[in-house]
Amino acid sequence: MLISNTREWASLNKHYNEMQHVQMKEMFVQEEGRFERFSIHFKGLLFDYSKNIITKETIDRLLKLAEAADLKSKINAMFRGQKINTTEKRAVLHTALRYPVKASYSQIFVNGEDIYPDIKRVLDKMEDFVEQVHTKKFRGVTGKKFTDIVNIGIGGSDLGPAMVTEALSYYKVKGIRSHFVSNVDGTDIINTCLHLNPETTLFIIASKTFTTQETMANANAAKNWLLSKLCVNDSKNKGGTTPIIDENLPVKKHFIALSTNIPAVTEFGIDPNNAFEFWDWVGGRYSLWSAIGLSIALSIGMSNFRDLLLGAYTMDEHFRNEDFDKNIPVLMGLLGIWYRNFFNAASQGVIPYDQYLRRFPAFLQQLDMESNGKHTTKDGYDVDFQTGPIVWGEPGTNAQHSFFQLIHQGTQMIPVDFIAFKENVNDDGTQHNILLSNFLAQTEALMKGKTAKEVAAELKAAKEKDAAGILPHKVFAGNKPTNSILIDKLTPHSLGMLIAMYEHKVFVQGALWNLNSFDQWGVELGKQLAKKILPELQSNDKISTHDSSTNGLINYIKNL
Ligand code: G6Q
Repeated sequence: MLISNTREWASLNKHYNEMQHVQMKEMFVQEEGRFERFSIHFKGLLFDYSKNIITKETIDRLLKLAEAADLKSKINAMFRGQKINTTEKRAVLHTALRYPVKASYSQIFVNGEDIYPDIKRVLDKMEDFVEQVHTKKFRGVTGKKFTDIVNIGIGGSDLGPAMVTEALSYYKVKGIRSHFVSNVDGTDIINTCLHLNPETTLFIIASKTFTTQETMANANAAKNWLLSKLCVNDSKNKGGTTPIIDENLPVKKHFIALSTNIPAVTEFGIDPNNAFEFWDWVGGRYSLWSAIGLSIALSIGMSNFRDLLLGAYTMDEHFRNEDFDKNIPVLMGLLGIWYRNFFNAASQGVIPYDQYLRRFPAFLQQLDMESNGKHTTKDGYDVDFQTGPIVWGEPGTNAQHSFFQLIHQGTQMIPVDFIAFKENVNDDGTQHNILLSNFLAQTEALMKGKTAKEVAAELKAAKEKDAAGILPHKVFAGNKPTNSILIDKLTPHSLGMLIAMYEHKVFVQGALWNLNSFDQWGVELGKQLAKKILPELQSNDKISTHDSSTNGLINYIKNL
């Protein structure tokens, strides 16, 4: 049965009719303690959801919907390692990757095998490798220490590590620069290599399958660049300090692989000792916690990487054990459903008031839209309700000077998450207070708006001659919902908590809509189609196998 056919859904529909015109600002006036009622403080993270169009009854009805969807057993099924990714017949166990070494250890079995010894083995191998690079024991083929790490990967093998490496760059170890190459557009790898010294550059090929077209093309380009610079038998050799004769050596010394496909890694020429393994129960967009996080660990050190895992584990435990009415990811997910399905809000904004989180919205786009951008339930039925929203955002305050206009005065409702840190790692407070005052002012303004009466008074005070003409343009309807997520300080631990919080929010929504949030057939289609067109582009023949538009475009590129 579709969730939309339940009594609980109908009851929310009815409740929506009562709530749709209720003004938040009036509720704030009438309800003492609204902030205390609708906010949760958990281990240095404050989740304030009081600026939403909700009453206690709204939350009660949403919690009943969660019960109707059997959310509790779905959460347990994920943590226990049941094969909840039904179309790929896989368990979903990124949470096992952040299980702390010292915690009382409960076994998780996948296909009859306890997975924890393998997780620990790879983590220890990562630790050992990071240590060797940082202490300069692991060096390039000409004996020089590594100064630049280039992660080559795309999608889940890029967005997570790239976002976290930038977000935690305050904690980075000295002497190591990180780069991320993802786009198959040659400009990406060429521009990156332009400023690198081949003798001191380490390439990390991050690919779960080790077959992804973009990643393999970039990996081969990197290999060719390295060989052309370091090997004497190549005409383009610019000569390193010690030219290398054996072509296999630079790849063995300068290439690392993160993958589930070790045979393909070996075939590429990478030393199996330099391959870091993960498993099919780690989804791409959930993989930064696995060996895919090696570029993060190299940038910030293994102890910080373990803190990141621990932060995520802290949120996992909250999500798994806390009652739903005090459970942050559960409430976030339910609020999202309230707006998506009952207010018909098509998109969700995310505005981090922190420059280090510049790439966080892009990361969330994949996490949310690839997980819940689906129209079929797990049982194969078409849904008759909306699923995942469009997720978008940019850092504040920059976003305020561009698209905030539409959020304030446009014609559609856009719920927005505002994220900020109480303490700024760089700033003594001077600019941080300006930043935080903007963070606070925006959610207040979005909630309150500005009435015609208030505008009229303002115009009068300013002695505006055309008050009547200007007045309607300065009115703000207000009543725009926001969540405020205020974290003590940006640390590996708090970032781990924040990311896991959103992962679980996405899980909650997928569980209620009864989707498989862990497959991505839409991505697979693109991978197949491009492979068919590539040989057609390379041939000299006029192409007529597609629709006239696609044929026309291919032939135009080929000047035929
Ligand atoms: C993520 C998706 C997708 C994937 C990339 C890269 O959940 O599966 O974004 O991460 O297509 O795949 P590989 O890691 O196999 O190269």
